[in-house]
Amino acid sequence: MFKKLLIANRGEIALRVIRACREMGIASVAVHSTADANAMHVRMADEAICIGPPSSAQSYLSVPSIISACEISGAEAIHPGYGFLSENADFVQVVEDHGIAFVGPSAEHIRLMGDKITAKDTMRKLGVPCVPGSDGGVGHLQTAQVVAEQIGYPVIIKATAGGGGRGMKLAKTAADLESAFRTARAEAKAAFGNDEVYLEKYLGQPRHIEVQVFGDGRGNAVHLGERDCSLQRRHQKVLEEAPGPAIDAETRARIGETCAKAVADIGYRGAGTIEFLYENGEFFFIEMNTRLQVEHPVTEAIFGVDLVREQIRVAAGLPLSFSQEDLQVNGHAIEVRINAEKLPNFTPCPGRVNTYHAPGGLGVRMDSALYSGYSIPPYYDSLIAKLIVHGRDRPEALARLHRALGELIIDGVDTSVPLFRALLQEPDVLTGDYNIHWLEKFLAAPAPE
Ligand code: MV4
Repeated sequence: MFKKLLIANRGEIALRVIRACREMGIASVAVHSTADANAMHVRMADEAICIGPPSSAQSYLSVPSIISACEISGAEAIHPGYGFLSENADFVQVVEDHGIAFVGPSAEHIRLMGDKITAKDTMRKLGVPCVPGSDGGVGHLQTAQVVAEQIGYPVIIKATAGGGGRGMKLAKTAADLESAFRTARAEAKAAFGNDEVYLEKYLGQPRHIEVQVFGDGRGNAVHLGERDCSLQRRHQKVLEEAPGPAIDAETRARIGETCAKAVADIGYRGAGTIEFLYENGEFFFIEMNTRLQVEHPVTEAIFGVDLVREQIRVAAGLPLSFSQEDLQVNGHAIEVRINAEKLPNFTPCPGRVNTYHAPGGLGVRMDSALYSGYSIPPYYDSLIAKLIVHGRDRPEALARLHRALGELIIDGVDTSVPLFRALLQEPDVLTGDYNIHWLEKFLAAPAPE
């Protein structure tokens, strides 16, 4: 096992990785920008190295700075967390070329899934159900028209270099196609330097269901069920839960086994998430994320496993510490993402947190790098805490969420907590009856008296 590991990230996810290291007897190295000199991850790690000025481009995204910090500290491995360099295949290649272990998949697997056309083609060949659409890229309007007539309108045009909602255009009817196609290509070219696009049937009312998979890099893989992440605003998840309220045990086993087999077949190493749209009882693959996700704690809660520990184990060449038969769903978990944002417009709200008090008790986990007196810098993501609750069933988890939000104190900055209080009053949220459009509709509706 590694003796020392560097965390190329900040905030709550850096703490998450440091905690796993400590339990495994691995020394942790934090890196930080000058804006983060007083951050909790710097205090909590065994060592800390300043890697640059506040801007992410010159610090948490600076490959030479991070590699240098790793060499100076003598760390043998790098955990990228999520965001920043976590899905950057070129970074992973540099890490490996320096003889450093990357806690994550190979550069090849990251590259494969980063190109959305290749990802979809790979998954289709592995037997994973995909959204009906073009066979690969569409380079000409005439081809787009033929494909769209075949699959039927509405259609969605997506950039192969996009993902996560970036670079998509909807064509409701044939009359919209030319403009949508040209705009999609132009925007893809501008945003990604790659104008390749593909076409899909547009699904009107799906849920976003994602399956957690884990491979050992030697052809063995397991699944850890699904998460329902349909409650989103502008492609930012707001609340996630596991298991999915619409997914039964048989459905979970069926899609889970399909996903586990697919990643086993490609020799995938580490944690991965296979994203689906789920509509009328059918799964349609859209993308695969080759990183640990923000919402991984809900999966950890219901399966009772430490996903970061497993990531580090397989990166060190050890086998997974559990088999598929060991993995049984236990209860229900819900995560809410607490952002330093001012409602109703979700305007970022950095600044000093005068008082911070985390909720606790049975079934409550708070992942946060906050402390009383901390100043949230304006340079980074507005996520400041994740509140995860676990209960024997969904009603118990919801009651626990309500109770935990009542205990939480974050004083000094505005947060998204009032939104969660409002959501807990909504019958559709209480029954789990929502889809990917529910939250935007809820937020657009006039506020009740
Ligand atoms: C779609 C879709 C409908 N039909 N693809 C948005 C994020 C990206 N990962 C895929 N996205 C979508 N792809 C087809 N064929 C609707 C969305 C979508 C969405 C998906 C998941 C969660 C929230 C969403 C919000 C708007 C649109």
